[in-house]
Amino acid sequence: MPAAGHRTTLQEYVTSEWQDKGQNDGLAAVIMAIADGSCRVQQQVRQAALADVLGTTGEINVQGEIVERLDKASSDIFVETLSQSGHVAAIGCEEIEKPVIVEGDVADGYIVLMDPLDGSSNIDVAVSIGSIFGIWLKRPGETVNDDSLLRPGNQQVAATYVVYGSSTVLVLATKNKVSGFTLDPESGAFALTHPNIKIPAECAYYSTNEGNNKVLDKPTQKAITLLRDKYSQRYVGSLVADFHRNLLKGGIFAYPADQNRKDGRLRLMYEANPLGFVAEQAGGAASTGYERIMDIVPQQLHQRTPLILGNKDVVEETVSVIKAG
Ligand code: AHM
Ligand code: MG
Repeated sequence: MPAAGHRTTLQEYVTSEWQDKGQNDGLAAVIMAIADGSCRVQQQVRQAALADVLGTTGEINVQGEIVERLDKASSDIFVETLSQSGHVAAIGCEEIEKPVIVEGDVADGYIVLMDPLDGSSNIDVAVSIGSIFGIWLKRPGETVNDDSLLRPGNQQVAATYVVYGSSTVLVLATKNKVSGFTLDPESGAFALTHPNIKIPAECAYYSTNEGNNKVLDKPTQKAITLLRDKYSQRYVGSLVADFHRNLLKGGIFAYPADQNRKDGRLRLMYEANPLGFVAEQAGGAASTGYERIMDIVPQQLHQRTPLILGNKDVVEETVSVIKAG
């Protein structure tokens, strides 16, 4: 029996949730691989300039964006921990053009799609950033190939993200259950601090890049004006941090399509699907403005999508204003 005052660790949580019941050994290993990787990433994030890890690599990634050195380091770390977990069949990564197919494919292999370091523009300025993961179970008997990664969000078995903020917090979502864990820097373990997270019914905040207002279409401008009239604005510019605040405090995040970004800015497979899954399991919603994010059948690994994410009622109201035209 755990000592009084003992907080359940992430390892104990996944063991009691799944392994003790003889279920999902593989998923527990995948989650712990993400936790181990995020401990290494957060060390680099916290050391920042001291460890000479800031600045760019000089490369442009498949998204056409400048690669920060910490983007590359995080991608390498998670590819390593996930590949070595023994339960990951393939990895899709925002920073890597083609899927990483893991050798020694196992029967209960998982497919992980990740944004290894979200909030690139905030890396060098000590503002919260994070890592995002969507997790699918490969189909029975399937030999994975590049197309195996093109699965809709509604088939995710779990999603998780880590925020490297004033503390390091890992949020894990499985069907109808979202739990948050805080990294204890002394022990190096994640401890359960936010059991059974539900988005508060009341919406406190809206998060959007107001600088894009002039390039929105009229219905979307109208929807954003309604949000502005009702709620306080909070926008960090790291989706994972903006979403985490809105999940705990109640809020809506919107990065709609606009004249310059006809398909939106954010990535379906690495950002919208995992955070949409977390939102739905916590009682929230995720939409493009026209359809549920989870129902999109992906055509390309790196495809972009408009994203409206957060409190269910407010997402639905926003979508209805956009759809009304
Ligand atoms: P990244 O994955 O390369 O960091 O880009 C995604 C980020 C999101 O975290 C954030 O919501 C958005 O880009 C901010 O974009 P903008 O600077 O246009 O507001
Ligand atoms: Mg990102």
